[in-house]
Amino acid sequence: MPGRLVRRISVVEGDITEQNVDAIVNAANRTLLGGGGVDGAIHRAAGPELLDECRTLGGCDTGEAKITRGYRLPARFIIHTVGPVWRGGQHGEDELLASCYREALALAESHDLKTIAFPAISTGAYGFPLPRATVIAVRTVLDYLSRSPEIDRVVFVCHGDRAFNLYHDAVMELAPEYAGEEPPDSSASEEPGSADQADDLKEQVRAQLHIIESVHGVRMVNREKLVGEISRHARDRRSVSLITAAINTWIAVNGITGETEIPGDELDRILTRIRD
Ligand code: AR6
Repeated sequence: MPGRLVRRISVVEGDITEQNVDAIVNAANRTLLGGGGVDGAIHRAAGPELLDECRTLGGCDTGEAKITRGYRLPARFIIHTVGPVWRGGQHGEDELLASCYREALALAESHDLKTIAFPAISTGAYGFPLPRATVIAVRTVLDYLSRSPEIDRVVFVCHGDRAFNLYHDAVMELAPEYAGEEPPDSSASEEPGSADQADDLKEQVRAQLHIIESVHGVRMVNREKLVGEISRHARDRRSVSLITAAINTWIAVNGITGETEIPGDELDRILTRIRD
């Protein structure tokens, strides 16, 4: 369903301990007895009862996950997972990292939890390169959500600008694959101006605008009007991408959040630039 999936994902900059969700995920170590980074922040914010419960769990293997209560956190539960230590990328690190996300989501689902916030697992003390980890995180979560309707929302909590931009770009790039946005089969009929092609472009515009709304926390009050205008002017899927990328840049540069209306003169400027 175009656009639906991406509305279940948010990218925010902030502190994982402050997230108001059913469960936050802890980037823990195999002992589950606390540490620095996210782990330290979670134990400090949750209070000493968390350590008491963790002592009963018998540790956790890399790539797996265990659940505890959230104690003094706004989140009701904490899902502790152990990411891989980066050893150059040839030691199964990618698959183990993907497993952390899958196992955490499966555990949330089995406890009927609907909203879950993730930090960038393994990218701090464990040294996993952030750009590579981001793509794995986003792809694994999109994969999971596309197969399971049970989780309502996943929040990626980014520590700093760089992480935010990487997550934002990864969602923009990968989500269309899960929204029926693959390039159409070249053997399929693609006559310019055919009704099928027009519908297809409209769907692409709608999906791209949803992605922009989701990653920036924006609601475009004139979205359907924009869908109409953009798909009337765009010649093909490439021009849709260029136009929506320009809208995305305009929103990012102007720091827009919440309800917004893309001004008509701004849209005209973008459409003229793409046409020329
Ligand atoms: N909220 C969100 N993200 C954060 C926060 C926060 N409060 N603090 C740091 N980050 P790390 P790891 C980011 O080291 O690499 C612990 O000692 C940070 O910028 O917490 O999986 C455990 O006990 C980084 O991008 O986790 C383990 O021994 C990301 O969170 C070991 O570290 C993860 O950094 C686990 O290492």
